[in-house]
Order: sequence, then structure tokens, then C-alpha cells
Amino acid sequence: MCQLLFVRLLYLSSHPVLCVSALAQSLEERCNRILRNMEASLTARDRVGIQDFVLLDAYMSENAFLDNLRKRFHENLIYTYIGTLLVSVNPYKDLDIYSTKQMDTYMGVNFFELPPHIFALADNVFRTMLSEFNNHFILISGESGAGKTEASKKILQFYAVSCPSTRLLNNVRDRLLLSNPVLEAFGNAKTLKNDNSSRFGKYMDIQFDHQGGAVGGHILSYLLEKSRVVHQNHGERNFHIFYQLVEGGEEDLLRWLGLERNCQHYSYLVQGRCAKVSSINDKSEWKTVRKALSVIEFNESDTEHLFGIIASVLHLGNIKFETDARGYASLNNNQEMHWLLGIPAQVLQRGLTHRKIEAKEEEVFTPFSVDHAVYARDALAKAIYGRTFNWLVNKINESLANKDSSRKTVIGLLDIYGFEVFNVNSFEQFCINYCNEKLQQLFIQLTLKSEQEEYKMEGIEWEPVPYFNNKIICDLVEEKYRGIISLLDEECLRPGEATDLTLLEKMEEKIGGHPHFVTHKLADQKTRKTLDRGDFRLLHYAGEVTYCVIGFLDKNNDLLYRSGKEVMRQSKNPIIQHCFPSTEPDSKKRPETVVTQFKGSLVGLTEILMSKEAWYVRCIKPNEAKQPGRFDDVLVRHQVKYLGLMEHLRVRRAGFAYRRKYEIFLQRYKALCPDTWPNWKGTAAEGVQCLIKHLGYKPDEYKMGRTKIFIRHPRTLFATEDAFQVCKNKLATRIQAKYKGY
Ligand code: AD9
Ligand code: MG
Repeated sequence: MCQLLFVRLLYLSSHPVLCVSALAQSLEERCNRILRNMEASLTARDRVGIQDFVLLDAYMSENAFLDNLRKRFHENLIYTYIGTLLVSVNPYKDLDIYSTKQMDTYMGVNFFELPPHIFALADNVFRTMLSEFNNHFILISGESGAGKTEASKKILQFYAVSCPSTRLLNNVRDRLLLSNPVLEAFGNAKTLKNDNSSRFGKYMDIQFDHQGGAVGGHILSYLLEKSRVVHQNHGERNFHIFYQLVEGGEEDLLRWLGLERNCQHYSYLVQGRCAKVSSINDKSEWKTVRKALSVIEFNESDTEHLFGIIASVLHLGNIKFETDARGYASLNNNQEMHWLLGIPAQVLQRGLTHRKIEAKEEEVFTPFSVDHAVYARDALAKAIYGRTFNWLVNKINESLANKDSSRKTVIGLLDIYGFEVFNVNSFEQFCINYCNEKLQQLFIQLTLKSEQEEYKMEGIEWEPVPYFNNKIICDLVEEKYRGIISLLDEECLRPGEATDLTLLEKMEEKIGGHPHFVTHKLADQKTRKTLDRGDFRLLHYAGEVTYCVIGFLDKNNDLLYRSGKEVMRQSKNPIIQHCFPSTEPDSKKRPETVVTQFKGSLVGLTEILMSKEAWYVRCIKPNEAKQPGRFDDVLVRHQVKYLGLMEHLRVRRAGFAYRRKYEIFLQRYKALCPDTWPNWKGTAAEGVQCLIKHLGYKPDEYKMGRTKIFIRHPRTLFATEDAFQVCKNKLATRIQAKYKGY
């Protein structure tokens, strides 16, 4: 290892671009800083490990990888690079590494000049975007509780501080920042895995003008876990906003909404039996959300209407039905009805206890049983919350919209619910884990697969690195006609006949032989003991998950009775009027099922991402107990494996950090060589060859492909880029001097 570093130090100090006497002072300083950083890391190596896995010893074992991560974790060094990929281990405690001073330190500094940090990655993305004027995205992945949402917030904060500031830009900056607490209040909840678990997927574009000013933003949200509104598993909570309102809402507001300051009073808040959580301060969060809403342009009336809806959902949940003499559901004299969105009590009464059916030319109302009425009530509560959440995202987008039509570049941040496994897993986990499978597939496509294919295509000598491709699992879920989604949708098309159990049978029949699928019936004797009859198990890239099939059809249909919608149309609340428009086509045409809509939106997301340059943060959860200082080897090793970090490292070590088309490379750097400047007569490839000979690139530092130059280490490119900046400045000074006096 020492040898490797020594060679690198030697290389840096002997690099011609770094040694030319004309180098500016600042360039020399920066090179020294890289060297100092590497020297420091070398001296402290035994204690704090290595900052970039690429620099680990030639023989790269999983144990060495783990040792390095552990060593660093115990020194509070939670970030480590694999080239430009950032590995982050959740410290589960506040570290003093995110101050404005730290941000300043990382601003405008080359990637390897300082120890690894999320700010270094953010800064590198930002500067690449500015210099190449193209679009980027940062894919933040890892399982539930690994630190994705925190990482995305740190990146956003970094941009907020580092971007140029004017009064106008500061407005945008504040809105970008404050959209976070609002969306977290409405879209996050305590689960067994994470006290602030994202229950929706979020992709946020931050738009920059050509000077790097943040001028706008746009958020796309993905499949909110609506079922949480009406049901929470033991040890989990409903969405934060409900508790914030009840605990923190001002006296007047609560009175106006007919709410009591007692979460125990509301049936929708107590099913998980943990309304109070020591790590969450609902009262102070309420204040933050209130303030944030005003910054993102919610006026008093918007806010009142929004909380009117939240309160109505709580009241709706408390509505109890009784059985009347005929055995149907009845709803007498229920106090909660006065507080339901200004809808007349009679309309509500009928809407919640009857189903409207159109028969020839007349309308017939058939009464519900109590069970049916409870189901319809819960469906309505979920629809109200889900649609209000979408309205909220749209409203935030209006506030973030950039009115200027000139061309922008964007940095997208993707923070989606992480892979999760509970004791009982249902349709929601199926969707969440499917989404993670898709993101893993994207990561494989963009790194391991396309990278290795590119070497082959470009004729670069390459020893292939084997890796597990999870396409087989994506296909199992989404293949046309025989994937799980197709089978599920098929069963949803047979109301009255199909049940969750017929779905299970169908899956057993159609995909029974698949190596990543097993059920009680299909399993060998040993595995059978671990499965119930209503279960199916998928062998995901990140581990086995046993899903209970009960509820799949119902949740996928997400049926809302027409009478429920009609009731909502009588509301005086303008947000509800907007969410339940009278023009909405009624159920004559079948709406797409939940999972099919989700699949479609993930296809859309993949297209958005594929059109941009990718950067990665891979988050790791050090222990299941959410505790600081605990590094569970087995748990971390498992994540290192399924996140594909070893394979990524192998490709990075053997491969090339940078590649550029000959034309682009020559165009940018031709001024550095008298033979290529100002115009090169030969082919671009020959020009590049001539240029790098002049710059003194060593043979093992680069390879010439069919259409591109491949550069092994980022430092080489940084040195060239720095020399180019010096050259550009000199030229500008010369031009200024020449034309002085004109
Ligand atoms: V989920 O898929 O949304 O359930 P995330 O988003 O991966 O999950 P999150 O960012 O919410 O996890 O982190 C979980 C908790 O870990 C946070 O609430 C913090 O208490 C803690 N955490 C995560 N990252 C950091 C950090 N960089 N510094 C300190 C952290 N604490
Ligand atoms: Mg999250």
C-alpha cells in the first residue's frame, strides 16, 4: 500500500503539468494540499483507515473493506470514497461536520484535496455542471434508516449556502430549503426501522442559471403510503403532521377545528400505541412547519383549509357506525359530523352508509353493512389525505417555479423510501422494495454494465468483473403477462371471483419455478416451516422478504365509492373542491391500478435519470438499534454485498475514472499545446495524442479508445484542468493589457 501511495505522490510531484514554472501560486498550493491530504491519510492510516477504497492494497478483500469502514466509523469518519462514489455510514449522532465553516472549506476545492465529505461530492457535481453546462443527478440509496433523507438535506443546504446570492435568489433558496420540513411533516412517519421514515418517494430538481444561482426547483413525488392514515402497525405512527397539529396547534385553531389536545382521543392516531416518541418533538416541529408554510407562499386561508382537512380526517376516523334493525350500518347523531369539511350532515350520513348504483334511468342507494361502511370511511380518509398530499406538492412546485424561460441546468436529488423488511410485509413493502430493485438495476446499468460494455466497445483491453444482475428479479415483478404485477392486475379485473388467495394460486401456477419466488406449497420441507399458507417470498437483491398476500387485491384496486366522491364534492373547502373536481370521470372506465401507475411513474423516473450524468451516495446502516457507536459487522457486510460496493470497487480500480470524446477533450485543452493551438489539422484522436504527449501523460495513466480518451485517475484530469485555468487567465490578462487604452 505504502508503495502505491508513494508511486502516486511521486507521480503527482513529477507531473509536468504540475511542475511547469509558470504555474500560479494557487495551483501550487492546491497540489500541495492534495499531497498533504494524502500524506496525512497515509500517516494516520492505521488509526483512521483509508479515505478512498481505490487506494487500498492491491489484494482487495471484503474483510479489508469492512475493516476500513469500521475503523473510520469509530473515529467519526463516516464518509469514504470509491473513486467519486461516496459511501456514508449513519453515525446516529450529531457530528460537528456540517457547519457553514465546513461548507466554506469544501467550496471550490478539488475532490481529493480534502477528506471525503458529502459537501465535496455536492461541490464537485455543482462545478462539473457549471463547466460542462449539462444536467446531473445524485442517486442516494440504502435501506430504511441508512441516512438518505439526511444526506439529501445536507446537499440542499450546501447549495443554499454556496450559490451566489441576491435578494431574489435568496427567496428561491429559502423556499427550496423550507419545502423539506413541510413535505416531511406530511409524508414521513415513525416506523420500526426509522423514526422519520420517508413514506413517499421524492425526486427534486434544483435549477441553476449559468452563473450557478439557484433559480428554481421542481419536485416529483412517488406513491405515498396512504394506508398509514387509517392503520398503523404496533410501534409505528401515522404521518407526523397529525401529531404536530394536535400537540402543537394553537388553542384558537384547535377550537376552530373541533379538536382536543389529546392524541389518545383519535382512533387514527393510536393504533400503533406509540403516539409519543422521545426522539420527536411534535410541538417544536409544528412551529417549524407553520413558519415554513408561510415562506413557501401559503396564505392564512390556504393554511386554514389545509389544517381543516387534517382535522377532518381525524374526525372521520372517529365516526362509529351502529347496526340498525335491518342489519345495516347507521350513523346517528354523531358529533364528529359537524366538523367534516362543511358538508351537510344528511349528505354525509347517506354517503357514508350507502352505495349509489345507477340502474337504467334511476339511481338506487343500497345500504352498507357496518364492516362495509367502515371500509368506505377508511377509503375516503385515504383518498382525502392522498389527494391533499398531491395538491401540496403541486402548490410547493408553484412556489418553486422559475418564471424565466432561459436555459437552465439542473441537479436532481433522488431520495426514495429504502428497502424494508418487517415481521409482516404487505402490498406497501412490495411496492417499496420493487422500487429499490429498479434503482439497483439503474445503478448496475449505469456503472457495472455500461462501464464494462463501453471498454469493450472502445476496444480497451479489459478483464470482465462479474456481478449479480438483479434484472431477473425486476422481470419477475414486472414482465408482461407473467410478472407479479400483471397477475395481480388480472385478478383485480375479476371482482367477485378473484381473492387474494386465487392470486397466490395463480402466481404458483405461472411463476412457481422461478428461482427468486417461493410459497408454502412450493417450498422444501425446511423452508415450508417458515412460511404461512397466505405468504409468498421473494429473494430480493437485498435479501429475502416474505409478503402476506392478504389485502393485495384491495390495496391495488384502491377503490373509492362514487358516493364517497360525491359527498366530497359538496364540501366548502376549496382544496377539497380542487382535489375532487366535478369533472372527474366517474368509475365507468377502470382507472389504472395502484401498482401499474407506480410502475409507469418509475419508468418515467428512469427516463429522467438516464438523460443526466449520475453521481452516487450509498448509505449504510451500522446497526438495527439506531444507536451511535455500534457497528454490526454482519449487518454492514450484508449491505456492502448487496449494494454491489465490492464489484464497483473492482471496476473502479481496474478501470478509468474519466473519459471524454476526442473532439471535446481537444477543444477544451488545445490551448495547452503550441502544436494543437489554435487549430489542429489532423483527426481529433491525433490531436489528443499530440496534446497529451506535450503534457507528459505517463502511458499507464491513459488509454486511447475508438472514440474517446480514457484517463485512469481524476487527479490527472484535475491537473490538466488547473493548467487550463491558469492558461485562460494569462490569456485574459494579455488581452486586457493589449486593449488597455482603446
Ligand atoms: V427511509 O428509507 O426514509 O426509512 P433514510 O431516509 O435512509 O430512511 P434518514 O435519513 O431518515 O434515513 O436517517 C435516519 C436517522 O438517522 C435520522 O433521523 C438521524 O437521526 C440519523 N442520521 C442519518 N444520517 C445522519 C447524519 N449524517 N448525522 C447524524 C444521522 N444523524
Ligand atoms: Mg428517508
